Amino acid sequence: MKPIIGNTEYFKGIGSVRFEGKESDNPLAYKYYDPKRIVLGRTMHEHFKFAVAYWHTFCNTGGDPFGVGPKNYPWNTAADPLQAAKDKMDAAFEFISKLGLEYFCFHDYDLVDEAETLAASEKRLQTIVDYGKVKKAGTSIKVLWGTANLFGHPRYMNGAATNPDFNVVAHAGAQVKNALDATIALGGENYVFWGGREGYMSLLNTDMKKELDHMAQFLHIARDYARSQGFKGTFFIEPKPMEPSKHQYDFDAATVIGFLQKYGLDKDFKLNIEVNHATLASHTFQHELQVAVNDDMLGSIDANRGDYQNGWDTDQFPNNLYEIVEALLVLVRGGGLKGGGVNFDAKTRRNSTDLEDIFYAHIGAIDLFAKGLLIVEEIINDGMYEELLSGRYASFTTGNGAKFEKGELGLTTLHDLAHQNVITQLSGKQERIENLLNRFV
Ligand code: XLS
Ligand code: NI
Ligand code: NI
Repeated sequence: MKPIIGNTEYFKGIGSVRFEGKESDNPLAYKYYDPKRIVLGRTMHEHFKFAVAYWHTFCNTGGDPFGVGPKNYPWNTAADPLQAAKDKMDAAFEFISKLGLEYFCFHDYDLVDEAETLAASEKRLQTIVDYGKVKKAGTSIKVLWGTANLFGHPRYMNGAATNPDFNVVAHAGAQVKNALDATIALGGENYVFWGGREGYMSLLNTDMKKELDHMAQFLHIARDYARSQGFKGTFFIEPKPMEPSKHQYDFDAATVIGFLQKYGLDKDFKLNIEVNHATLASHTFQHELQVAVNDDMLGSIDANRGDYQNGWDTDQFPNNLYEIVEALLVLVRGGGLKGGGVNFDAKTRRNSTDLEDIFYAHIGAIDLFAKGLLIVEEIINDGMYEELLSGRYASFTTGNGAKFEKGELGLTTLHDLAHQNVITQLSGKQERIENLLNRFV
């Protein structure tokens, strides 16, 4: 793919990032990600559908509660918000195409700053979406998913769909309608709901049941609207237990699946699992993936990592090979992502201020996934992992175990069999399996 360069070239001196193999010492080349390489029956490109997160990469200037952002990106300088939005989109297309990627993800007000009134915001959004449609035409750049920012503006301080004030719920509805329209117009393949403020700061002032009913109602009408506009993609809920709310309703994968099933939303919705959200919920990433896989609900991934010492959502780029291998083992054995891809919901550190730093961050993370996948391929082809895992359940493949699985044995039969059976101790073999993984990592 040739780089897509607008009126200004933002990343001068950086050309197309290509696969050069692990012997290459070029920091701006892929060492493992070879998009056309076939791994376990599909190309690396098909396995992952890597996406760049608009907000972290093009909007975030590195501000934190202790200081303003030190990143002075050249596309963020125009005083006119629409010009700034166009510059940002030019930079985004250049960046994505130079990385050889195809996808990005966005919030409505990542594309262009929110205006003073809803009417003015709508107009701005439509203008930049039209600009995006023209830019996209004839390229392979696509939208993996769109979403609405229902957490940044002060109006959402008590929640969006779960706000106790109907007027705020309606405003959230307007924003979701516009964000859906934008996603559809840009050919978006999926749509995400992340409920940052759908939760509470104190249960004392919260009618939890009412709020959950409202959230479900909101998702129903959003789905109905999108379908009425011809949207064929999947809706994703992105679980997170807390931050910014003390407690978020979409706490973790199990909670969200229960919610979707209870409210009859499980046919249209799947999950977008984020690494750092899993760890905030005191789970591993692979645990959350497996919970989603169990119900055929694994739609997409927000790839990043937390910090082992700090508790919060640090959204760092992923770089831990051992962890990614464990996660990809779950993902690959579970049949892959249903509709979605791998969105880098990650930001460079505040003091990584060079333009090329966002290239290094993405290249490293993409190579990590590629290398992890190659290792998983070896583990799967070796066969011993599968053998050890299924071997633990061998007693269910024939005889009474198989009958139990089929529902043919009652409790009295278990009782009678227990009197005849002798239990032999079966080791969990954890260390053996860990060593096996390490053989390949
Ligand atoms: C925040 C979330 C957010 C969603 C999109 O923690 O990860 O970035 O992915 O709203
Ligand atoms: Ni997050
Ligand atoms: Ni996310």
